[in-house]
Order: sequence, then C-alpha cells, then structure tokens
Amino acid sequence: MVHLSKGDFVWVESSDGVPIGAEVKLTDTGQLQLIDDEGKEHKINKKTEGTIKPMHPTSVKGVDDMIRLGDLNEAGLLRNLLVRHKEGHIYTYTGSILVAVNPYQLLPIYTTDYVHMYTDRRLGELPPHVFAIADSCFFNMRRNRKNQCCVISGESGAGKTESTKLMLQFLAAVSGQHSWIEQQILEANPILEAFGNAKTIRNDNSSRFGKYIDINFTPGGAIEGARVEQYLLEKSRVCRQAPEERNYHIFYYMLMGMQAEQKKILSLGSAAEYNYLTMGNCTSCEGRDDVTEYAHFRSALKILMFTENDSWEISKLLAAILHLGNVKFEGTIVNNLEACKVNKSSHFNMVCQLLEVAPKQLENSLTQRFFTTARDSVTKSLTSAQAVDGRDAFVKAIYGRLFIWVVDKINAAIYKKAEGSDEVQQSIGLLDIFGFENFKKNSFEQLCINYANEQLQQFFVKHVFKLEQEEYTRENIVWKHIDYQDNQHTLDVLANKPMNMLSLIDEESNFPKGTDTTMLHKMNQVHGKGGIYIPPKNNYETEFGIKHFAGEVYYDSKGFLEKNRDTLSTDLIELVKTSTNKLLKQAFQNQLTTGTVKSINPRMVITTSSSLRQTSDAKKQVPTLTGQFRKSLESLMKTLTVCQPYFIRCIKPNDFKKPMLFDRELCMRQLRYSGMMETIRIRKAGYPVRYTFDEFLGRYRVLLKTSLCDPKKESKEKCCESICKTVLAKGEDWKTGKTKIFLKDSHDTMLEVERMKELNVKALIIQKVLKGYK
Ligand code: AD9
Ligand code: MG
Repeated sequence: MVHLSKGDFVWVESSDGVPIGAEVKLTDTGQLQLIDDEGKEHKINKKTEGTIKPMHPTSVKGVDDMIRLGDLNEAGLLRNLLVRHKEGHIYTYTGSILVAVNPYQLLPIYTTDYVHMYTDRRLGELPPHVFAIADSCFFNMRRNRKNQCCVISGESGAGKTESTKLMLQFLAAVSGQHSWIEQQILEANPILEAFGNAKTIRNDNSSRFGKYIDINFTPGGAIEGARVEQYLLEKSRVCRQAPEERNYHIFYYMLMGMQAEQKKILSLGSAAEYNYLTMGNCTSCEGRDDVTEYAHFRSALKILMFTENDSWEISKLLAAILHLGNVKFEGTIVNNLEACKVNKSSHFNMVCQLLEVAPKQLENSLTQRFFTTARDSVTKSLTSAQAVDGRDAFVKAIYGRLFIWVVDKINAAIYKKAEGSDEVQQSIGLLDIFGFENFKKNSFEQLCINYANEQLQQFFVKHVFKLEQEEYTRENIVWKHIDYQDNQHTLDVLANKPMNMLSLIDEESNFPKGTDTTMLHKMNQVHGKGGIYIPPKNNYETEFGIKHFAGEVYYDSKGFLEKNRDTLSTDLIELVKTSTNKLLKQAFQNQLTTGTVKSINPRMVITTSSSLRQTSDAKKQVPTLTGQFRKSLESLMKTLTVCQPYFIRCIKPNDFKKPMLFDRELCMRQLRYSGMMETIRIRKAGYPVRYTFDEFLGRYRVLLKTSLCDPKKESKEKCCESICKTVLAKGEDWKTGKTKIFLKDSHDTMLEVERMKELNVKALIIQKVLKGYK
C-alpha cells in the first residue's frame, strides 16, 4: 500500500490495460481523491488500494531522453510522450533515435533562430529537435567521412513528409551558401507533392509514392546537388478514389488556379464536372487552398527549369486525362458478338486534339484489340466494360509516365555529378515513404506499401538489435541479450522464401490463364498453415489477411493480377507512336530508354484484360509491378546498409488530425509495434557508439593527459581508456572490447564538447603566441 498525500503522483489501473498516471488531490471536504491524466476520478478503496503504484520522479514531469526514465515500462513510456505533448514538446529522444509526435498545428520552432541555435551543437546539448538530427547527420558525415541516411517511419499521417522537409530546410541552411541549388532542392517538393500526394481519409496530404532524396555535399560541406529516387506511385488513384478521398492535388490546383483563357483553350470547367475527380465525392480539402498551391507549384516549376512550354504541355496532358475520363462507350452487337463504340462528345474531340491523335485511330484503339497468334492476326472487339478498363489503363500509363518524366526533369536540374574531381562526394539520404496502411478495404497498393514498411522495420531491427548484439559477442562485451520482435519471418513469407507470396502473385500474373482466384488458391495451399498468411474464411470470400508487424491487414484479392501486370495494349502504344504530342511521346520514350519499360515492345503484346493476354515472345517475361518494386526496394536497402543510419519514428497522436489530442490507445499501439519499448531497453543498456582504438585516438588524442598515460609506452587500448577515464565522469558505463571502445550516445557528445574546448584553448594559445611575435 502506497502512502498518499496531496500533490503525489501515482500509477493507477486503466481500462485499456496500461496503467495511467494520476495526481492525488483534495476534495472540498478535505478527502483524498485521484484524478488521472485524462481528468477521470479513481476511487481509493480497499479494492483499488493494492493496485496503486508510486510514480518515479522522472515520470512526473517527463524526460528528454527516454533512456533516463525510471519507470521503464509501457506506462512510463506512454506518459512521457503524453506529458511532453501536452506541453508542446513533440520531440523526444531514445538515445540518438528521435520520436516525433505529430502536433497537428504550426509550432514556432522552425524559424531561422532555431536553425542557428541547433547548428553545430552535439546531440543532447539542446532539447530534442528534428534539426538536431539533421545537424548530427551533417556533423557525422564530415567527421566520419561516411555517407549518412535518415530513415523516417510511421503510419500514414504521422508526419514523415513534414519531418523530411524540415531536415531538408535545415541542411540547406547550414550548408551555408543560400544559393540557387539549395532553393531548387527545396522547391522540388511542391512539384513532387502536386503530382504524388492526395487527400486520403488518413492524411490531407498523403504521399502516394515513396521517395529517397540523396543530398550531395562538397568536401567543404556545401550542398552540391541532390537526386530524387521515386518508388511506386499509386496510379489507380488517377481513375478511382475511395469515399472522401481526392485524386492527386495537381488536378484541383489546375482547375482552381489556372487563368480563364488557358482553361478555355483546354476546355476545362470545374472539378465537379469530371468523373475522375468525383468518385470520392470530395473535390475540396479543408485547410488546403488550391489556388495558392497552384501559384506555388508554377513558381517551383520555373525554379526547377521547366519552361513555359513544358508547363503548358503538362497541362495539356492533364486536361486530356480529365476529358478521357468523361468519354463514354455504348455497347453494340457486331457479327453476333458484343462490341462497343465511342459516344462522340466534346470530351472525345478534346482528347484527340490534346493528345494530337486522329479521332478514328483513338476510337479504334479504345474499342478494339489487335493481336497476332501463331498463324494470323486478329482484331477483336471489346465490350464497353473492357473498353472502360482499357481507357483507364491508358490514363494510368500516361499519368505514371508523366510522373517519372517530371522526376527525371527535376533530377536533371538538381543532380550534379562531381566532374573531373577525384574527391568523393559525401551524401545524406532522407527516406520518406508511404506509411503503413490499413483501410476498411485494402488492395494490391496497400500490400506493396505495407511490404515496403516491413522492409524498413527489418532494417531498423537489424541495425538496432541484431547487428549490435552480434558485435557485443564478437568483441567479448559482457551482455545480457535483449529480446525483440523480429519481423524477418513475415518478410520471408512475403518476399524471400521459395514460393513466397509476391512471387506467387507474379507467377500467376505471367501465367496466361491465371486469375485472382487461382492466385488465391495457390496462396492458400502454400501459406495457409504458416501463421502469417490468413486464408479467406471460405471458398467464396476473396479477402485474405496478413499478420504484419504493425497489425493484421485484410486485402481484397480482386484486381490483384491486373494491377500487378500493369500493362497497356499494343494498340494504345501504337496510338502514342502516331501522336505528334512531344511530351506524350517523350514520357513513353523515356521508359523505353531507361529499360524499365513493359509492354512497349510490340513483340511483347499484353492486353489489359487477362482473358486477352497474349505474349508472342514467351521467353521474354514482362516485369510486373511487384517485380520492379522489389528490385528498387532491394537496391534501396543496399544503399541504406552502407550508410550510417539515423531513425525518426513519427507517431500519430489521434485519428482526427487535431492538435492537443493524445489518444493513449492509438499511441500505445504504434509504440508497441515499432518496438519502442525494446529500443529503449537496448539503448539504455547498450553502447550504440563504437570506435576502433585507432579511430578513437585519431580524433580524441588532444584529450589525452600524457602525464597519466604516455602514448610512447602504453598500448592504444590503454590510451583510449585513459581518455575515457578523464573525460567521462566516474561510474559512467563505457566498455573496452577486443578492437573497439564502446560508448553511449551521451558519451559521444561529452567527448566532442571537450574536444572542441581543448582545440579552442590551443587555438587561443597559438593566437597569443603569434601576437607576441609581432
Ligand atoms: V503518409 O504516409 O505520406 O500518408 P506522413 O507523410 O507521415 O503521411 P505528413 O508528414 O504528410 O504525414 O503529415 C500529415 C499532416 O500532419 C501534415 O500535413 C501537417 O498538417 C501535420 N504535421 C505533421 N508534422 C508536423 C509538424 N512538425 N508541425 C506541424 C505537422 N504540423
Ligand atoms: Mg508522406
């Protein structure tokens, strides 16, 4: 039984299973009462007395770095974030890992003053901040001569993209040039977001593609250039949106912001008039001003060297897409077979005009399929439903390729290869991908997104838990193993084992007779009993589940193969060839030359409908979407592996996009699946900073007191130890391994601060000596 008095803080039981903090108060009548963090009263009686636990002082006010928490349990961790969130402190460290809780409001902590404040300060010297992580990346890149990366993770709406922008803002500022290239890198974002972000129910500015921005620096630390890598844009959104969701921002920007005369030339009206913009029954987004955004987008285009003409050509393609969406087909019967024809309309005419193709040819390629069999060539009429599918596939291809063209063009402006110089460029990479998603209805896109998140989680697990503990064993550091949730098994089932899920999807996609149902059967057969894959309840259900690290997600298998095949009929490709629209041709051509092309080669004829799928060159397999995505993710993982990584864990505090609202259960779930509890344990017990004796001496020799340890007589190991003994306070926990010295994040900071002081003193002495000579 805890003795309670006014003003005490304690832990009490809560309905969600995780104890909640409570303060002891006095009622008007002088009785003791317990009011918890959410304002609820808890009774103090015989039944509850035993469950009340004292609170460690560190949990009362909260701490900057969670490894300093006295109550090292879920309740302590959760309350720490809650208390800080309430006070507007959205950032908290776990060693050098930053936890960022989305504030859902503009905080005055990103000004130039803050940039200056955080510049060239060691981690932990100032309150936690995303700028401190950026500064640390910058510092370590130069100190260790090693490329850095920052992996920013969290679920949809947690704040990854905003954090990435803030990191960029900081790096652009400290690189110190205030030059054109920095501005260009910053202004690439509004363009990328216009084309690749959209309002979803989770996030008003949801990234529907992944991106890795690699920023290159000169040896002097000035930004030299950057390169954007993009991953798997969600193309289906261009044709279809879920309720309350929008198409990509760019369409609304254009319709709201474009000058009337230009709109007239493109025959554009308002968003409500277009099928492609109204599926989600939502054409505006509260808090987003499409007119202003359009102006910003246009000025960004200029900064990134898009000409007026480029910009106009882009508008033409976007307008063509909107008009195509309004083209209707009418079913007919030809030779006793179902067929269809285009309902001629002003929309159809505009499409022809904007894509610069002949009306007859457009109509034919939309309503018929021409293909060759072993013996002869055949023209098959499409039903109106097939024609709609074909039209949508065309639109997705145009938009997808336009997006890649835009990214290439941005890279052409900002990517500067170090020419003629032997100096190795140093870089900092920022990874901002689409966050984990679990909607009411999930499809192929969510599977790809969640697979990418599994990969990133594994990268984190590997770096923070596996490699670190392996190194302790190798270096003979006495160590009590810390258990952690490893998602390797899920990844194996998804993508590594023989007959893994993604390869089964691919196999069925490449199999002419494969359907979503045959795919599902195979998955049931191979993975039905493995415990990761959850088969449908019965033969009629099309939904299967996967136990992801972040929770179970159910996917509707309908449409999987078609989305994965991601192909376009040769008829439409031939149509593009006849077009005189330069941008259209370039966008398609681009892919042809970069080798990521599918189905453009007429010998690899693939139609959008599985029943019509034909390949005349059976040996050549067309890369599928998952195939390409896996490849690019693997290459990303390789890049990340050779960098020194930083991690930012973004947390979404509530589902309502509201400030000052902290949903305990929602946050607890995110903290659990991201492995935060174990992360704190390992960071508290472990030594995340490690130097070989040589590296250590190379940097901190200035701190060696030769009176205590003579480097001429003593081993390197002894010299390192001597430095640690003098600089780090008694009782500090650092270790000497076989070849390395093992330190805590805070030790690294202390050593750097002392080193700077020492160097400054030396510089001052030299200055004085030099003055004396004058
Ligand atoms: V998704 O996986 O792309 O759907 P993100 O990228 O994790 O997601 P995003 O960065 O877009 O989320 O943040 C969502 C919204 O939260 C932003 O549009 C802002 O309104 C809000 N946000 C996030 N971080 C901050 C911040 N540091 N300050 C203020 C923020 N608002
Ligand atoms: Mg985002």
